[in-house]
Amino acid sequence: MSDRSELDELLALAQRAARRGADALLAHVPAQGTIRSETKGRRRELVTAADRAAESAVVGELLAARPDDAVLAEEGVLTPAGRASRAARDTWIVDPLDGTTNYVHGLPWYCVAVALYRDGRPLVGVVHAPRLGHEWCAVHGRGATKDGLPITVSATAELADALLSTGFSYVRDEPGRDDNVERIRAVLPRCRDLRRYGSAELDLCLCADGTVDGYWELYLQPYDVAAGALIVREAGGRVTDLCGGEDWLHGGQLLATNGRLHAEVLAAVGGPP
Ligand code: LIP
Repeated sequence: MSDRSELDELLALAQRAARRGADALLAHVPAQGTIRSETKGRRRELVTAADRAAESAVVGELLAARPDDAVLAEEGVLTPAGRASRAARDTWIVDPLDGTTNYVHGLPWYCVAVALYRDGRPLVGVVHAPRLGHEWCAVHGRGATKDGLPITVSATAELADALLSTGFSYVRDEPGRDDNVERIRAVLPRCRDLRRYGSAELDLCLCADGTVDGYWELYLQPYDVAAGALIVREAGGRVTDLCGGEDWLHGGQLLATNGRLHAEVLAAVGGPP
């Protein structure tokens, strides 16, 4: 079991790394005009020089302090892309820019997400949103915070009173791909309203601090959810895959709620893609 001082050090390292990544993102925002981007495989999926600079800053900070740890980072700037760089007990899961499309279009809903998983279980999570000026954190067994203050999920008990959020995959034209529309059709008439913020990690943090009552999405990557899922759980919420199971980190399908609404929202939007 990790002692408190080790957990404090790991949280502080994750915060330093996330903030360095956020500084790199802000440094790449031009005074005028839009941010240059290029498509990454899919014509909608964007990547920018800022992504790479932020990932280099985050992963560089982490490995300078803990060179023997594994890293799973989206762009693979310093480590093999998309997979843990080595077998290790501790793996850092990093999204250097979650909300890329928002970032490119000058919208503030983007963040840097840094999570530490030990033996495959979430231990530390930090989500830093520089344009929003907020940082959400969690340590396993020690609760969740927003800007250093404790947070809890909402107390909303009725779906009719619930504000939900969701998102859409970049891939929308593959036959048989679930476009999420039927799930939206099933729940929208029954909830208060629906939002699409464009950053899974921020969606999860807004669920954790009670801003929204639930969030679901399909076709996500581990780095889209690794930090925020811990923050939701430590804030008293529930996180499952869309079948109500535990395969939400690598399975790509996730539902996070305040707990009270989980069964009802799962019944409305759940099921395999
Ligand atoms: C984004 C997710 C978001 C999803 C977008 C995109 P990115 O990640 O955070 O929830 O709806 O399609 O996948 O690409 O900004 O890192």
